[in-house]
Formats: sequence, C-alpha cells, structure tokens
Amino acid sequence: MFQDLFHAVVVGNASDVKEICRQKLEEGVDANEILSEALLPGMEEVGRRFRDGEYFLPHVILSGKAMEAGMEELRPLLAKSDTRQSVKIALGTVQGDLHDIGKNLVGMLMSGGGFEVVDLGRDVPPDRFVEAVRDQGVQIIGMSALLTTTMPVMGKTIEALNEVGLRDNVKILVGGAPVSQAFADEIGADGYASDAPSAVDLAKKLLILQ
Ligand code: B1M
Repeated sequence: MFQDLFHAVVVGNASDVKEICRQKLEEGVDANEILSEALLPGMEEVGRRFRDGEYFLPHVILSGKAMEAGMEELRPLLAKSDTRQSVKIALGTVQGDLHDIGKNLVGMLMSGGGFEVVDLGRDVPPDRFVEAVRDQGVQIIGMSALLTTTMPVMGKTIEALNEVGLRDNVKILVGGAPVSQAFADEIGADGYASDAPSAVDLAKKLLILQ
C-alpha cells in the first residue's frame, strides 16, 4: 500500500512524497499510519544505505528534505490525533563550534527514527542545553563537536547539568570527528556514536536501558 511513498523517500523525491501524502490523506488514510508505514521505514532504509556505504551525504540530505515535505502534510493531523508519544532529543553543536553538517545529519535520521528533534543549532553554550532539559522536557541530549578545542565544552555541559541536579533526568550522547568512546567515558556521557545511523541506534538503546 505504501511502496510508492517508501520509494519516493528513499530516492529523495520531495514533490512525489508531498503529493502521495496528500492523496493518501484525501483517501482517508490515517496520518500516523502514513508516518509509521512509509516515511519512517523510508528514512530507516536511507540510514542503512548510508551506513553500508551505498549512500553518501547528498543522498541523505535529499531524503531528509523529502521526509520533511511529507511531514508538512502530516504534522497538523498528527498533532490532532496525538497518538504518537515521541521522545524529545535536543541536538546541538557545542559552544565555540560552527560545524553543523554532521549534527544536522544526525537530526534528520533521528526524526526518521521517530524522535522529536529540538535543534538548538550550533555554538550552543552549556546553559542552553540545561534549559532544554529543564523547560522543554527533553529526555536525550546529543552534543556534536568537530574541533579538539571545543570538545571540553561537552564535559562542561555535563558539569552544568550536575550542578543544577538535572544530570540524572537525561541521557547524554556525544559525537563528532575528534570525539571517541574513551573521551565519552572520561566526561561521563552515556554514549558515543561514530556516525548518524549509530547515533539513532544508540539513542533507542539508551532509552530501553533507562
Ligand atoms: Co572546519 N575544521 N574549521 N569548517 N571543517 C575541520 C573539522 C578540520 C578537521 C579541518 C582540518 O584541519 N583538516 C579542522 C579541525 C581540526 C581539529 O580541531 N582537530 C577544522 C578547522 C581547524 C576549522 C577552523 C578553525 C578553520 C579556521 O577558521 N582556521 C574553523 C572553525 C570555525 C568554528 O567552528 N568556530 C572551521 C570552519 C569550517 C567551515 C565553517 C568553513 C565549515 C563548516 C560548515 C558547516 O558545518 N556548516 C568547515 C568544514 C566543512 C570542515 C570539514 C572540511 C568537514 C566537516 C564536515 O561537515 N564533515 C572538516 C574536515 C573534515 O572532516 N574532513 C573541518 C561531514 C560531516 C557529515 O561529518 O561532522 O564528522 P561529521 O559528522 C559525522 C560524525 O562525526 C558523526 O556523524 C556524522 C556522520 O554520520 N557525528 C555525530 C557528528 N556529530 C555527531 C553527534 C552525535 C553522534 C554522531 O551524537 C549527538
């Protein structure tokens, strides 16, 4: 039933995705079903192809845009039916760091994986992450750093959460080219992922372990 829509997401055809979503809604198909049976599996397939080296960055960006085009049609109806309880993840590139391509990629696949992404952008200070946990009901924080000089901000963010007693309310995931599992352990993060698809898998795993 959703083969055409699944395919349009996988190949990154935004206009087809938008059009097919509109048609399905007109036929009375439930928005949640369209999301869970076509858009999310489509983005999962994109994640798999990226992980296996069949897809490269431009493919993922195109599919992310296609998914977003579909979401524009579905979002008002999803909000109304409110049957989908999503987990919120706040993503940001840490303070002093302007590299956001990897972070955006993680965001696209997290949305594809069913998470509600709160994109804090780049150059994000520790206090802004704390605010997201305190005021926006975020359950996972994902921090990205591409510079060796900005990696320590990840540790400072964890300290800031500790200081206000919120550290145990949230899972912390870190990544970015210079970051490693050893560094994640050193600063007390809950997990490290080397690429965007593994970040999605890890976020899911961290929630199960909660
Ligand atoms: Co910059 N830069 N840059 N740069 N830049 C690097 C990172 C660098 C390695 C280049 C080099 O010297 N060979 C070097 C860092 C050296 C170091 O610290 N070890 C560097 C430098 C030095 C700088 C400046 C200081 C240069 C200068 O001005 N003198 C400056 C710093 C600015 C600042 O941030 N304050 C600077 C500026 C820039 C641009 C603005 C021009 C641009 C960024 C544009 C943007 O992001 N909007 C830029 C770029 C593009 C790069 C390179 C070429 C590419 C980075 C990238 O986007 N890769 C980079 C060299 C390189 O890596 N080849 C370089 C693609 C992206 C998909 O990969 O971000 O690694 P990546 O994300 C991966 C994984 O790391 C992981 O998933 C993604 C893949 O699936 N991942 C996560 C990332 N975040 C994650 C979070 C997770 C989990 C996984 O959980 C939350």
